[in-house]
Amino acid sequence: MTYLAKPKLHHPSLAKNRVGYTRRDYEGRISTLCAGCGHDSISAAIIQACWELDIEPHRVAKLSGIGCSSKTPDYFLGNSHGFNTVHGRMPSVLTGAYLANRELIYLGVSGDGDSASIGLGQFAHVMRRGVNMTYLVENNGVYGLTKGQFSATADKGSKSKKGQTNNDAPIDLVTLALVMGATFVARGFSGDKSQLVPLIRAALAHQGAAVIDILSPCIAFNNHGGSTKSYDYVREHNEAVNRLDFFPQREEITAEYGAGEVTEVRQHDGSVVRLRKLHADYDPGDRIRAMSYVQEHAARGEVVTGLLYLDSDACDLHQQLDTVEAPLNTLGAAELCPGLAALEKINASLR
Ligand SMILES: Cc1ncc(C[n+]2csc(CCOP(=O)(O)OP(=O)(O)O)c2C)c(N)n1
Ligand code: SF4
Ligand SMILES: [Mg+2]
Repeated sequence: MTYLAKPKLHHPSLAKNRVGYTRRDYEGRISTLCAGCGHDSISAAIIQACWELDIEPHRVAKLSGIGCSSKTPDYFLGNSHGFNTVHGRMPSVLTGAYLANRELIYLGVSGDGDSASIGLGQFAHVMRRGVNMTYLVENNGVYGLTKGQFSATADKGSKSKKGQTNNDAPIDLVTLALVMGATFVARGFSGDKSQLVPLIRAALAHQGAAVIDILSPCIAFNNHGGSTKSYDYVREHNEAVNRLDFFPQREEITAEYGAGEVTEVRQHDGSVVRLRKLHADYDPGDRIRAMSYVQEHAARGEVVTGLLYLDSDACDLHQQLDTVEAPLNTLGAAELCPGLAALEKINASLR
């Protein structure tokens, strides 16, 4: 009955956040995905994170490519700006939108096929440019929408539902994002909301390229024995390096931890990420170490999750280009046309 509109009624007892919205104000249309798809859990985590962060829905621009994962922006933040682009081309459209208007909060949603197969070049470039965005990859190792072909993130030796073996080496998007210069790199699991929601909150507050590779099982085509992207496999091989709490600038930091080492990282906007280390040797401030750590554990068949790298001094694309602060659509003729004298000066400098 997914063609039925969701009832707009809000129960009067629903809690409101600081900007006056209930959690339901962050929902979208009824999902048409298979019941049990990991992607729906990620949509629920996005809704929770945006509600907790007191984000006004109209300040968010959500962009995606093509795939079951890329359909999901229809199922959350129904009052935000949305752009469903071409397969694998979301990053360039997001970059253009961000250059035109830096006042919006950019949320890119993609799949492993969308980002690691057809969109690999776009994924790499958007990471190295420092576009201020949260980029979520809903990674199930298959092309769910086109009925389960292996994607470029499928592990070598993993088996399809029909028993075929994947012989190609996998692309690890976390490692690629680290190599390309992303300043917030994490991995999550759709089945672990308590880890995922704070990761999304911290990524949204990060002032630079933030990416979360989220393992998100496809129950229709990749949830069997022999798959390394199934619920059972990820639950059994999940190695969380840290658990994090996220505090926006205005929030008082009160939580205390008993055992375990705790690291606090203050981000550019004043927000604080508090990491409770589960692996004492893990340092989220060391890009090179993060790469080797992820690879060492992958070789042992372990899927490392948590906040893997954070550069709290990230510099975003607008800073690098020294562009005008105001959104381009608010500029008038005077700002857009500096006059003949300025043009003469530019031409003279090029002679
Ligand atoms: C240019 C182009 N090539 C191929 C397709 C066919 N196609 C649609 S979705 C898709 C793969 C989607 O896989 P993924 O991004 O992993 O999303 P999922 O459905 O698994 O969430 C493909 C190959 C297309 N729509 N456009
Ligand atoms: S086919 Fe797979 S990815 Fe697509 S909705 Fe169904 S479970 Fe989710
Ligand atoms: Mg996929």
